[in-house]
Formats: sequence, structure tokens, C-alpha cells
Amino acid sequence: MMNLNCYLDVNPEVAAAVAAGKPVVALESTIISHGMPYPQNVETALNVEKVIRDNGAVPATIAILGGRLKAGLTPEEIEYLGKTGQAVTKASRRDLPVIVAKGLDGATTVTTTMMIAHMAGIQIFATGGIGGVHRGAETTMDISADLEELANTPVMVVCAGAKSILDLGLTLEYLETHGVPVLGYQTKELPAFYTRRSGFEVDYRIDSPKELAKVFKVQRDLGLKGGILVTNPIPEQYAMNFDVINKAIDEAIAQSVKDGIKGKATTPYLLAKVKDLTGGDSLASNIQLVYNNARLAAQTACEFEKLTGDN
Ligand code: PSU
Ligand code: MN
Repeated sequence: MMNLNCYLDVNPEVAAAVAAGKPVVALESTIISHGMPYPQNVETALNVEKVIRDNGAVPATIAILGGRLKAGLTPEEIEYLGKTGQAVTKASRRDLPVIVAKGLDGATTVTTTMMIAHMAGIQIFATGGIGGVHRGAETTMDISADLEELANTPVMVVCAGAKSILDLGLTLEYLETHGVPVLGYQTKELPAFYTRRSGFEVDYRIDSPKELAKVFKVQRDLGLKGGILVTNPIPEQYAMNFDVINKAIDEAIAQSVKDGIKGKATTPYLLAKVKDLTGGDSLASNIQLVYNNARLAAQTACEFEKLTGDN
């Protein structure tokens, strides 16, 4: 087993692929433990790995187990994270040293998945949605650590945009300030997770995995700090009605204020409320957009290998 640092376990298949410069795609585990109910979370996590394999890359689901940073999980470990659900600590950057020191388990957010992927030599990561600047952040200062990680860690994150539980305009401003390119895959409009549209523009429209790989390669070659955010709209047939989803989000936010929800509890609370308010519809959409992102991330990883491989 390759050990790049003494707290990290990279599974043998992932380690071999990274060493050979073969395409690898990282996946997060907060989406498993906190983002979806059991057993759909486990089913989705296993299927998403298959989608990545079917598209020519090796999947590396990331988590913290017994204080070990893990890049590449077994199906049993994925089952454990899914079944244990919210009882697994949602681990962001500030949680990492304590969880490791205490030998605990942690479900990795976009932030910690990027960190551990980078430690393991993995450069491309697929997820559902990222955290961002919350609505009302001008008074709460609730800004996800995901944005700061994108500013600092050289990993490409493929997502379906951001849910409008966030202030999408302020999220884009924050990313601009920190020099993070926000790319729309075959669109100039920022997708809003459940919907293909948001009313906000991304920086650039990019039309192929090959072109995405090229932008990432140039960013690396220029030695620029930080990652890239690729926003990939949910396929039309799985998208939700704009008004239905936004009404549910407004209700969820009003309820969170009434319930006094703060800090790291906010995002999981809002996600769960939105899911309750929309019934099974939002879960079905959520699952499909994750597969769609996994496909694009794997295809981009394959193109990136062609640009960077020895020739
Ligand atoms: N947004 C989603 N689904 C998710 C998350 C965000 O649509 O599952 C999770 C991701 O793991 C993300 C984290 O990194 O929530 C952000 O949490 P916070 O806002 O507390 O930083
Ligand atoms: Mn927050």
C-alpha cells in the first residue's frame, strides 16, 4: 500500500492508477452519510463508482475511518457510512485534525474530499452540489469552507451548480474574488442543481471534456493556485419545476430561521427539509445529476491523461 503521508491510506487500485498517471475520479462521503437517506445513499454511491469505471476511470470514494484518511473505499465501508448516516461526523477542514487525532470517523465534504484527493495525487472530483455563500450571509457570515478550498487546492470539481438554498450571486462573487474559474458545461447559465437554469451567468461556456481538460492543464502549467469549478446542468428529463423547487427552498429557509439552525447543521437541515417538501422527486433528480457529473468527470480525467501522459 502506498503511503504518501502517515495518516493516509490510498487503496492499491487507486495508488497504482495514480502512479501510472491513469484517470482517477474522487467522490465525497458527506453526500452518502448526510445527503441522502439509506439505502438509496449506498445504492447511489456504488452505482456512481460503476459509472466512473464504465467511462474509463478508477473511482476513489473518500472518507475518514477510525482516524485514517481514506482514498478508495470498499463496498463494505460505503455500506457502513450509508447505514450510520448522520451519526458520522460531517468533516470539514476545521474538523480534520481532531477527528484524526481521536481516531474517529468522518464523512468528507467537498472541502475535505479535495484536501485528501490532493494528498493522494487525485486531481478530478465529481459530486452533486457544493456549499457556498448562504442567503443572509451579510449578517450570519455563513460562507462554506468549500469556496476557500476551491481557492487554494488544485482539484477540478464537477458539480451540478449550487442549490438556491445559497445566494448564487454572492457565491459567484466570492469565487471571482478568489480567482476560481467557474465553467458551464455546454451552457453559459449557472445551473441550480435541481434546475438547469438560475438566472446567473458562469464565466465561460465549455463544450467538451477535451476542452475542460485543456483549461485544467493550462491552469496547472501556469502554476496557478486553486481549483476549477465545472457546473454541469442536470439532464432535462430529470430536472425539477423551477417554481416548485424554489417554493420548497423558501419554506425550508423560513423554517430553519424559526428553528434557530446555525453553522454546520444548516446545509444538512435545508437539504432534508427540501427533500421532505418535494417528496421523492428531489431525491430521484439528485441521484441522476450525480451520475451525470460522474460521467463528465471520468471523461475529463481520460482527456486529461492524454494531455499529461508520457509520449
Ligand atoms: N450541497 C448539496 N448537497 C450536499 C452538500 C452540499 O447540494 O451533499 C454537502 C457537501 O458535502 C458540501 C457540504 O461540501 O454539504 C457543504 O456544507 P457547508 O455548507 O456546511 O459547508
Ligand atoms: Mn456553513
